[in-house]
Amino acid sequence: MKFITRAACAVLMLACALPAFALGQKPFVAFERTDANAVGLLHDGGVAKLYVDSADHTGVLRAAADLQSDIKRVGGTLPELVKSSSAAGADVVIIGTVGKSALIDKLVRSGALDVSAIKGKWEAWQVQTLKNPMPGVERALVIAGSDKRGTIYGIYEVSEQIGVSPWYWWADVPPKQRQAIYASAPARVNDAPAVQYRGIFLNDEAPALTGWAKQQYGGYNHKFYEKVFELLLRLRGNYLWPAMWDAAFFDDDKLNGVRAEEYGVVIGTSHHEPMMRAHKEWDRYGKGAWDYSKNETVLKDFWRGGLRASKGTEKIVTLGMRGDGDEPMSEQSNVALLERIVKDQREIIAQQINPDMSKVPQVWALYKEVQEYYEKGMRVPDDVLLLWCDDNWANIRRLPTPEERKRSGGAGVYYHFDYVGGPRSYKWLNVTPIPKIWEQMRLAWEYDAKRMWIVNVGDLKPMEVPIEFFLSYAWNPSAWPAERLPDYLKLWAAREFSPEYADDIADIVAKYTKYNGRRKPEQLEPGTYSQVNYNEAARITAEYKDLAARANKIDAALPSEQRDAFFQLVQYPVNAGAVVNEMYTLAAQNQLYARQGRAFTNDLAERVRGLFKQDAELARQYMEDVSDGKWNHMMSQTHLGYTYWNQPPRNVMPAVSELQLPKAGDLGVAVEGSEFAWPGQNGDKLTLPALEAGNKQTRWLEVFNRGQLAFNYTVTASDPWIVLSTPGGRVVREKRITVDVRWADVPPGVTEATLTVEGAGSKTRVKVPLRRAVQAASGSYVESQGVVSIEAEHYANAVAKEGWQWLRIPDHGRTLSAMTTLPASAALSLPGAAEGMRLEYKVHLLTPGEVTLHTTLAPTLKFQPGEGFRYAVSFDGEAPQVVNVHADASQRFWERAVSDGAVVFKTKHKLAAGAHTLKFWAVDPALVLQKLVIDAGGLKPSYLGPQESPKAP
Ligand code: REL
Repeated sequence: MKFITRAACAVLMLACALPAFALGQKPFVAFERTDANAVGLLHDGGVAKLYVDSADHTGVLRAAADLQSDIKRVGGTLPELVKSSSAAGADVVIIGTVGKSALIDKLVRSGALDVSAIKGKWEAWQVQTLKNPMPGVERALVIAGSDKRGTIYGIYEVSEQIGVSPWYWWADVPPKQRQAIYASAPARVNDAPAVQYRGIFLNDEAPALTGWAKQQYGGYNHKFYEKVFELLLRLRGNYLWPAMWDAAFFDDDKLNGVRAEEYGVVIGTSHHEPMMRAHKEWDRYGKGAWDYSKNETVLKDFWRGGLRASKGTEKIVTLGMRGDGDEPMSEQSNVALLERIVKDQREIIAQQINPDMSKVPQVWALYKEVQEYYEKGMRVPDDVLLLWCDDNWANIRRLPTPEERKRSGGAGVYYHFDYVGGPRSYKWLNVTPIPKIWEQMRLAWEYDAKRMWIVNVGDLKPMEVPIEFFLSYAWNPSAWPAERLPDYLKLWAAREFSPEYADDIADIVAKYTKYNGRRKPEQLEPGTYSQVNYNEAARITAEYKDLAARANKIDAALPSEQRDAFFQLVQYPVNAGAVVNEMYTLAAQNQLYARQGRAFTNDLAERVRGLFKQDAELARQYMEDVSDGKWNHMMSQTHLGYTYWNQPPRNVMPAVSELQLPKAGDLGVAVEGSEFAWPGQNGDKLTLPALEAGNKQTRWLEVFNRGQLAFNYTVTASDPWIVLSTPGGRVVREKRITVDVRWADVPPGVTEATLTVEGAGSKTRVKVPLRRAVQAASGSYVESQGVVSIEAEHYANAVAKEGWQWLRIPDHGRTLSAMTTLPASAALSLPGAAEGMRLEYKVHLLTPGEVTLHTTLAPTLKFQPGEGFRYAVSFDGEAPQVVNVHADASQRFWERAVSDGAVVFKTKHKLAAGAHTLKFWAVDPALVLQKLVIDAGGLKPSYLGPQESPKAP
């Protein structure tokens, strides 16, 4: 074994035991001395001085002051920030930009510091410990940047590693308190972003963010934006589209642009606000029509004003034009007119900023109908960045073709975590799971749309988690391959709270987002999940409630100073989501019970009312109790009772029914999987779903009261081998009785048993069908209740072509996970060839005849020109059936796809009973398979489909 010193060993152990504080970065900070050369930032009562050259960028000087405060936040002592071109001391921190800081340049010249890894790069940083780097300095932690933001990111890397979360202010994450802070030696870490512009769009920002900003700062002024800029930079972002519903960044406060420049944030205006002019400014100053064909002179003047007002602020100028207020232009407007508009806008830019257009970053957003203009032939000069967009529902509509990738202006993606528009606005909670963001943005990366990634984040809160992931992923997509995704939230949770609860918190956050992602809360309705089939509504409600209970338990165990942050980041969204899901489920149950005449109907109505109040109470806590009311207004977004795409003016409780009940107890009986009950329509035909040998599932029936007074009941089985959980007892409201069978005792040939239910002077019968054991090949999924349901990742065999692979995306989609192909950027082959890419699933069918295969895919859009993306399916040696997932281009199809968060395609196949191999063939790349369900005649309506079928041992 190679000899390692005790100190090196300690560093290694530390590196292994501690989470990487900066998500995905190599840790270089320790909280005890690890070696003699470690730089003591805080130790033995002393604190290292921070040195920065006063000639460095204002943004660097400002961020250095943040580090100064961050050290105090963690260690209680404010270090001195010395603005000088020389440094001295036993332990010092030297901060600066290559070519701009005499301090850094001196170190480079003397050979003490090698910056070749970052020099000349965009936004690169390097953090390094040095011994005796210059006369009078024994040990130094050097933070060097290749440019202004590079240095700033290096500074914030140190802040994060010493224990200050980027969210210390925006989510009140308390800095971890430390007695000592060391930068381990020899440490040398450097990094640079993969995506050049990484930003957020504050949008749809009323009532929540606007109400809050007004109360806190008096509006969207520089005080507000300073907080946003700092957060963005701490998250390694660099680009912002400011709030615009009732705000105009450069017009509202002249200091907004000044501060952006000082902080180092690049400003743009949103996709439909050309030439640095906010939409609101046209309301304020525009004269005449927002129509270039009629009002060219005024519009040009208006745009000149935009460039004048933003002078001195680093910016990316939006080109083009849409109709007034984010509407499509009129019918008459055409490609030629738009091309002329862009040409004229560029002339203004050339006159006012730089005649060399390649020096002025410009963006043309291909949003909604603008993309159609592009497809019809509209073009802008090559140096303009083409910003491709998603469908507002986190599915990218288009990515550059190989030809388009040659453009000098490059490409980017505009993405959404929040949207106002059809089929229904979603602007309340975080509904975009990390695996979904990953799957789509990885495509952007692979297809070279990486000059700009910008995401609509609504009110900013409560999108903390997806915002950070989006920006982390934009910084370095290769740091986060699919298999590392589960680690991301664990690292995040360890940083925000503690490693002790990290696994649990990560799981809670992943799951609540997944639950919100499969149906956005705004789209939930009492009937979304099936009340009777596959135990769906009850199961989903129970799962969500269980998450909330876990979150509440962690909350009780957390140190009190972490609880405000925990409420904002975890507890509120989980509880609010659980409450809303349960409310809709119980409202549907209330309706069903009313039809069945159950006395419990009235209790359910009461519970729905309680949950409706609880929803309001949770929002109140967020706004009034947490962090002493700091987040007032922030949870004022309505989210219950949508009737069309736009938000309801007030939250509306779902309708509930109440029954007038007779005094006397009155027997009713219901069975699993049926909406009918006895007495009542079809109530005399009560039959349980079959009990299946080899499938551990039990069945249930419910004995319920249709009156007020309790009564006694008995359930008697026709045969002694039927096992009942509670064959007799007293019913106040209802009793669920599980039904099982002792298979060993069932005589041959018997296929049914009967239960007799008696109570309150009445009596009825329930049939119990039995299905005998099935001899199926080991590992095959066996038909149950007339279906075979399989999760995509449970294939028996994956066949990949040379140079390709099948990739599991953990936790992607509505149920377990998903499978896709890598790489995503080249055409595969048609199926049939022996080497065709496919996944094979072993199934065992009991019902011969025609089956319908339901294939669930992610709603991937046709992001490349052509006829549409295809997959194929076949059983055994059957000729594969090719399905074009984009064949239906209707609005209706898309609305359903984004509402369901998935698309289900059906194919028909004729099969004999027995063993089969189901093959899913990849034909075109980038499709994402989630689930396969074979309907052999038993499929019942539900939202997510049946749970996975039993697998033969
Ligand atoms: O989400 C979007 O990109 C658009 O709907 C918004 O940008 C839009 O401008 C809206 O806020 C209205 O002004």
